[in-house]
Amino acid sequence: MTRKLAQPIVAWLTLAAAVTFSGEVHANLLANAGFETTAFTASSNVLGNFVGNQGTWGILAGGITPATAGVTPAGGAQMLCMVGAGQLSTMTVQAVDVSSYAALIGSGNAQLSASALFNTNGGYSGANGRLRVRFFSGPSQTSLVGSTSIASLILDATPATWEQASVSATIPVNTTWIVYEVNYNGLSLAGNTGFVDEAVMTIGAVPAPGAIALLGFAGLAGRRRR
Ligand SMILES: [Ca+2]
Ligand SMILES: [Ca+2]
Repeated sequence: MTRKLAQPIVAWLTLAAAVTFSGEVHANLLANAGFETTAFTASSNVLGNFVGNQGTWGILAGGITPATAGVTPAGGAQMLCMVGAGQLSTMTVQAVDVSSYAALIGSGNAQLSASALFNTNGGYSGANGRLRVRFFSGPSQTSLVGSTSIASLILDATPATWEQASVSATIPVNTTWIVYEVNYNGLSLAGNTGFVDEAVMTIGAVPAPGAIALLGFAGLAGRRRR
């Protein structure tokens, strides 16, 4: 009888440890993440010079605006707006130096989490909003490494709802720069406006192998008792 009780307790303790771990709060690495400051540059400037434009949003076509077209910022008083302008992909990018995470990234245990909220003006559905994260081993586009992480949304016709896209990925070991990008398929906007707010990008440790091993051990121990 005592053995039957012990097993759920081990499982519960393991679960509690995992929850505590994932509850860690990591700093948002993006500057002006809520688009509350109206200064920005061209996307080509950011992509052509990570170092000189780090921490600044680079917008291909659009700007930063207060409430408009029936859309209220998800947070604060301002939000990003993008228009198609004949582009297949109308993007906004930010380059982030992650060399301060070199030890964690080099260990192969760095986990990237990114998200953003998307919305369009009313009466139009079908806007294709996307979140894309790319990894680089140096401060230029030619040093792309690993796989690109992409999340894609087809937005509703309601300006009252913000819809979230999110990605997570293990960061390639030689990464020193990350380019965070929100974009819309320009054609999918069909002359409408795509909005984004509350951009987030964080780096944390992937759940420790010890915790996973413990979970596996608890399961194995349970099986052996039967
Ligand atoms: Ca905002
Ligand atoms: Ca919406």
